[in-house]
Amino acid sequence: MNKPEDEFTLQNSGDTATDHPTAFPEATQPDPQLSDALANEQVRSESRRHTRRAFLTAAGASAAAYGVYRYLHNDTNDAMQPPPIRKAFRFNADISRAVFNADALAPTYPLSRARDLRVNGIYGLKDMLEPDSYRLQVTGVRDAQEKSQFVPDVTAWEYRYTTAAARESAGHDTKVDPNMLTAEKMAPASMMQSAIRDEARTGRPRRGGEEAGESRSTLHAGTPGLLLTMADIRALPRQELVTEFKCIEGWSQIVHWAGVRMRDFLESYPPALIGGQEPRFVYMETPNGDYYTGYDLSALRHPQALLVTEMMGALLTQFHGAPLRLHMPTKYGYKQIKRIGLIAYTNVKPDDYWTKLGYDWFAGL
Ligand SMILES: Nc1nc2c(c(=O)[nH]1)N[C@H]1C(S)=C(S)[C@@H](COP(=O)(O)O)O[C@H]1N2
Ligand SMILES: [Mo]
Repeated sequence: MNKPEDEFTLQNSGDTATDHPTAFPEATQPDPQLSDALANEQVRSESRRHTRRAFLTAAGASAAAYGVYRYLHNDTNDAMQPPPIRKAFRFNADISRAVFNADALAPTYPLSRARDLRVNGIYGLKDMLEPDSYRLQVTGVRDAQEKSQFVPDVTAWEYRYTTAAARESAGHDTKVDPNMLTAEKMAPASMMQSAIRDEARTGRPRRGGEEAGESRSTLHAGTPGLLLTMADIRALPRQELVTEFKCIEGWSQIVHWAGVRMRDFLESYPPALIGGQEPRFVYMETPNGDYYTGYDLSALRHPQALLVTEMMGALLTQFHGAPLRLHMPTKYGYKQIKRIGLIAYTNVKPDDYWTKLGYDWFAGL
């Protein structure tokens, strides 16, 4: 018998490392046939719930409009964030949390409808990461010292970057001009100078070099934890999914993903209890700390939250977040962090790149 949360599953072999292609980043292994019939059935069974949801979304929208109206009459200003927008987002998010079941499944689609995803947003990805130098830092893990991947300071891990140009165009990216990607154009000389000074002082490269600045949730040197390899990730059961990816800028695409479920990861590397309880949040960031995101721990247990290793039947490319990114069909694209370097369990609500620039932290669909 299938567990209920497996209903949406296209393929969940439940097997180990051998199911995942291991070469990175060149191999492009086509995936086994997926069952369109199963996916179609899933879409049909979802459609009733979907209709109900559309109605509730309309209700939420008018309530949000009321929130904006109220703001215009009585709120104060706040540095860097456009307050009317932020207020409306927050109001909207409160409603969606109250009305929608956060565990509801997003619709899945037949594989034939999946298309290549455009590239959008390459913060934290501009330098080409050397695949061999990749490790996933994980902190706050229960009984971490007993695991073979334990190290006393995860921040001491050195990622290496090649100077070779990206093999991939920045595509439709609306935020970064691909012509700006050569080293001397990426940052003004003054910024490079201060980066070099920082590095000399702390022994670590400068972090948070993009518009939103450095994350308040980034780790202190000396933080113990695990350093996982991609082989550790691939040892978890393989999962495929065809879902819609939605960017808050107003476009969406149906995409074929493969990887491992976040909830399986959380079972293999569970958070340590804090005061007898699970921490409430999870923080993630790119290896260079330039892009970062925060989540409720419970949101990552959603059965469709995926740690993605492959898109459209091929391993992830640099600008799509190789070797590991997040997909959550229940959240907007800006929560789907590419090139995850750190997963940290925490009880402090984590910093988030786009929240700093005025977007809602919850980002629910
Ligand atoms: N590291 C990193 N992850 C990121 C971003 C980014 O700039 N850097 N942009 C986000 C946004 S806003 C979107 S819409 C998606 C785009 O993913 P794609 O380029 O694979 O389409 O990545 C998200 N994750
Ligand atoms: Mo986005």
